[in-house]
Amino acid sequence: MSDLKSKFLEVYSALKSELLHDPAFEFTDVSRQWVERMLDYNVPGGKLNRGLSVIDSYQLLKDGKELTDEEIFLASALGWCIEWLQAYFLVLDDIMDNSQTRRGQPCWYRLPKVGMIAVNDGIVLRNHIPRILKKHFRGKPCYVDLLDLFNESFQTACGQMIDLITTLEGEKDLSKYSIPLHHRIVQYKTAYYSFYLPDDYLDCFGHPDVIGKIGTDIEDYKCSWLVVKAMELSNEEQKKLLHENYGKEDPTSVAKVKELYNTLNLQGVFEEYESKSYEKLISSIEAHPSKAVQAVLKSFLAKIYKRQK
Ligand code: DMA
Ligand code: MG
Ligand code: MG
Ligand code: MG
Repeated sequence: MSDLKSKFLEVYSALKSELLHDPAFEFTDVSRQWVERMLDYNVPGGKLNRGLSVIDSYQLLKDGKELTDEEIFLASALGWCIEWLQAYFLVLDDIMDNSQTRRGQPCWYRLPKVGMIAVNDGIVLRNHIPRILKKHFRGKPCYVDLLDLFNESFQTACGQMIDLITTLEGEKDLSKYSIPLHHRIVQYKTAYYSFYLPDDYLDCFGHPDVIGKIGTDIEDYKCSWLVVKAMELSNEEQKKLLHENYGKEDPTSVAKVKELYNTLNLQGVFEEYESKSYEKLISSIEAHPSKAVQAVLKSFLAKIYKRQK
């Protein structure tokens, strides 16, 4: 493990321990153990792309000047706030999407002793963020801006809402799904807290062992990039197949949809789209006046281009 990542994980333990001794609540052993288990299960097990990129970016913006221990700690704490936000969204997202697995293990709400307690656990995760900010950033000039920034989850919540209610329209008429509609959904549900790029492709073609989750977009009637492209490229007969099989739970229907995606060579269509988007992003990044900002954006792009998980 890289030095930076192990330092980052040490900060997780420090923040967790503070939260488990937050004087605003009188913990009992049982409630403290619940929160600890809930955090360990949901917060640190992902790729940590978002969290680590906060430290990376800070380093790049300081033009390579060595960071002090204090600066590394604070940048890591902020990185963890994003990971906490991500955990909050995912715990609730998996309930809403009726998903089975996440990060290579059963979704939190699928654990027999958890169930719908996961709804409140999501709310607890969300409320940990201002606790972390208050403890470490209160009194600093950036405090209000940080609070504001983490409140930008408003856009993400609206994105999640349209991701879900759009399926009601799709059930009535699949041809309502279009690229502009899909763009609007992913812009709001992912761009504001990370970046814009549909992970719909991985939902269908990613290997569950690698991406750590079993996709549910087809079953859930989601307005995904793949189904929109499939509708665009299908002849009448193929459209009929989609209308009959999209949004059904049973594995034969799902398999028929995936087979059509293959017939239409959607993997190839996606690769083409991905590399075109990459070229476009690189040229707009290179038009930015600051070399340091260019470096931040390029390092972020490198993390997600041609990713397998
Ligand atoms: C999830 O979108 C969005 C947020 C804000 C967590 P999604 O349901 O497509 O994500 P996943 O495919 O990982 O379940
Ligand atoms: Mg989901
Ligand atoms: Mg979802
Ligand atoms: Mg998805």
